[in-house]
Order: sequence, then structure tokens, then C-alpha cells
Amino acid sequence: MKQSAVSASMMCIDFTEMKSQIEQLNRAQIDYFHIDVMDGHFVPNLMLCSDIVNAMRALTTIPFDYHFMVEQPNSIMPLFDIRQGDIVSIHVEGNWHLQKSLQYAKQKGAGFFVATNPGTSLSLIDAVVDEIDGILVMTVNPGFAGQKLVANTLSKITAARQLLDSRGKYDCSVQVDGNVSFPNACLMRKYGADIFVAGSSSVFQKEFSIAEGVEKLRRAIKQGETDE
Ligand code: S6P
Ligand code: MG
Repeated sequence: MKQSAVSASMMCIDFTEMKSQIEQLNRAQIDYFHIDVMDGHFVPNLMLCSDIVNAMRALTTIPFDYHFMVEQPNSIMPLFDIRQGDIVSIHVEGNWHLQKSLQYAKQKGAGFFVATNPGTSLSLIDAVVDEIDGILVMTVNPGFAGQKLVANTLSKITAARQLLDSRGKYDCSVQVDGNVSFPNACLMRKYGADIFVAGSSSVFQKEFSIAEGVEKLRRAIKQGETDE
């Protein structure tokens, strides 16, 4: 089983406390900063603007995990400071030039993941599987934090893992994004996920600190391994 990683959803931070929240994530040794980019067209929401995201770079050395939910990813990506070691996820839906997106991300030294909405078949990514570094399985419909898990996406996690393994891509990741609560993270680990996006369902809650949330999430993921 691939080692797990946690990616903090930066659209869920308290923006009035951005610097201190980033410092807390640094101290918690989070694995990635998950950067949701939305254009108001691909999804009915607007998030996170390139100036703010690029400014965040000065506050951390932890890699960024970009999730582009935009109609024109190949025009939008260059606005962001994508670096060696980052992840770039691009949706397969409506993207006529997925391979071009892949080339751009690779040229920047980033890993390239294909993202799929809950209603999208994995068969659509067949042509690029041999070149990718992972699959992002959306476990809610993209656009907003705080939604409920779409239950049939759990089996899709396993299908994504099997697809990668069937092509000998054992080092590639299956990332899950959406309602990754503590119990869901445990389940998703059992189904084969290895990168977990932490949002309002786990790390960003009023009842406990970011450090405690990260700790609880890591414990839940571990639980999913030991219960096998
Ligand atoms: C949603 C976006 C996600 C959310 C994350 C929020 O479109 O892609 O990355 O930020 O899912 O987490 P939660 O726990 O509130 O669902
Ligand atoms: Mg996301």
C-alpha cells in the first residue's frame, strides 16, 4: 500500500488569519497545500485568485497541489507559480487538450493528475494513463466545501487504483477530494486512496486546532490500514 499524504484545502482556511494558519500547517508538517482554482464557469464558484496563491509561496516551502476547476486550464495555469515537486490536477471533462495540460505541468516539474467528477467514467482517461502521476477522484461534485460524500465514488477509488496497477503504475497516487471526514478517510483508505484532501470535514473545524485536526486525520487514515 502506498504511503499516505494529507493535502490541506486552502479554500477552507480562515482568510482573516491566513499567515498564522499557514504557519500552523507548516508546523503540522502537512504534505501539500491544496489550491482550488475555480472560474465561475466549470463550477459555479470563484476561488482562489493567483495573486493570493502566489503570495502564499513566501510563507511555506511545502509543495502545492493545484486543482484546476476551470474551462480553459491551459490559459489559466500560467498565472500560477507552479514549481518542481507540485501536483497539478486537471479535469478530463470538457478538456479538448488534456495532453497539452500534461505537457505544461511536466515542463514545470510538477506531477500530473487527471481529475474526474463523480459522474464521469474512468474510461475517459485511458489515452493518458501511461503518462500521468495520479488520479484525483472527486468524492463530491466540485465547487463548494461542506458537501456530503457521493457514496458510489468509494468504489471508483478502487477502480482508479486498479486501473493504475493494471498499467504497472504502482507509484502513482489516487487522491480523494470532498467530505474527507475522519470516518470517511478511514473508509477511503480501505478503498485504496493515498492522498487525502483535508477541508471543513476534518482539519478546519472550530472545535479543535489545525494541529489536532491533522493528527486526528492521520490517525483515521492509519486506522483504515490496520482494519484490513
Ligand atoms: C471542492 C474542492 C475541494 C474542497 C474540499 C473541502 O470543489 O475541490 O477541494 O475544498 O473538498 O473539503 P470538505 O471537507 O469541506 O468537503
Ligand atoms: Mg479540490
